[in-house]
Amino acid sequence: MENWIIPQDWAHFTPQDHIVWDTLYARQSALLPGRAAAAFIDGLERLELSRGGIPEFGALSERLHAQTGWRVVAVPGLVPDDVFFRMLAARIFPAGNFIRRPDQLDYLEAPDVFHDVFGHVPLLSDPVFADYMQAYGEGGLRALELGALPALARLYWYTVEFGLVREAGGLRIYGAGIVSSAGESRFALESESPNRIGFDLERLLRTRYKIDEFQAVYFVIESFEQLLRATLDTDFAPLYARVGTLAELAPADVLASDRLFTRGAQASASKSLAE
Ligand code: HBI
Ligand code: FE
Repeated sequence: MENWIIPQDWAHFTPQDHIVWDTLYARQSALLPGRAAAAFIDGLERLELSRGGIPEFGALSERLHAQTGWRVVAVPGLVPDDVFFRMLAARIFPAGNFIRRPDQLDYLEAPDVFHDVFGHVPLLSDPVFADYMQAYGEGGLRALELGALPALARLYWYTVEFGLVREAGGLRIYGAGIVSSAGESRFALESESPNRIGFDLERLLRTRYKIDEFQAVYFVIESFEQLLRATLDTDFAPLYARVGTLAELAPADVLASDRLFTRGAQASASKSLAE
């Protein structure tokens, strides 16, 4: 996996690139208190991500490594799945080495340094979530052997990218795809349209996801410990086999057995499927 890692060459970022980072950072840090999980806000502070400008990965990795043994490295873009999993299993997080243009503030197709570092890195400083991300990497390598990557990718999608967690004050965001998006930071918690369903691993693995619009469903965990336990305590081979025998679910589907925090406006009533 080393040959996918490139020097960040922090000096290559232009003043405009740093302004884009600062603009996105200011917008999200105004939105997220009260919306993001406490561990995310703590992570921003612990890693001193509020210093301004695109972080230099060497210094950032020193701070992060001291917390949980994780490091951040630069990669040109998406890396092959096996490389990605091997990196996570080694507590190495691959971050895009580019940042979106000023006219792309609200949407971009490939994860840039803001999505990867602002979205993903703060929670890598939380010990339990840091363990979960490494366990996910190890699980990904096993999923590749079992040909079960599409199922496992749903776990990443509905937790690491678009997960919600229940805290004393209510539902909070921890998914990187949400915290790095101004629109979805509001939508995920405040819109009536999506379903919000209690985390259930088998149910989640059956559920397709959408990649280019706000999610139609958000899964809610009680804690990062619950997520870590679900990953460590599950024998995924029989689970994958069982999920393979059950009907796939569309993102807006609702099951009678679902623990519904919110039944979304777009939940198709006729789709209240029995088991
Ligand atoms: N590569 N750099 C990078 N970042 C990702 O988030 C990433 C990836 N490769 C594959 C991937 N994510 C997803 O397919 C995972 O679900 C495996
Ligand atoms: Fe991501």
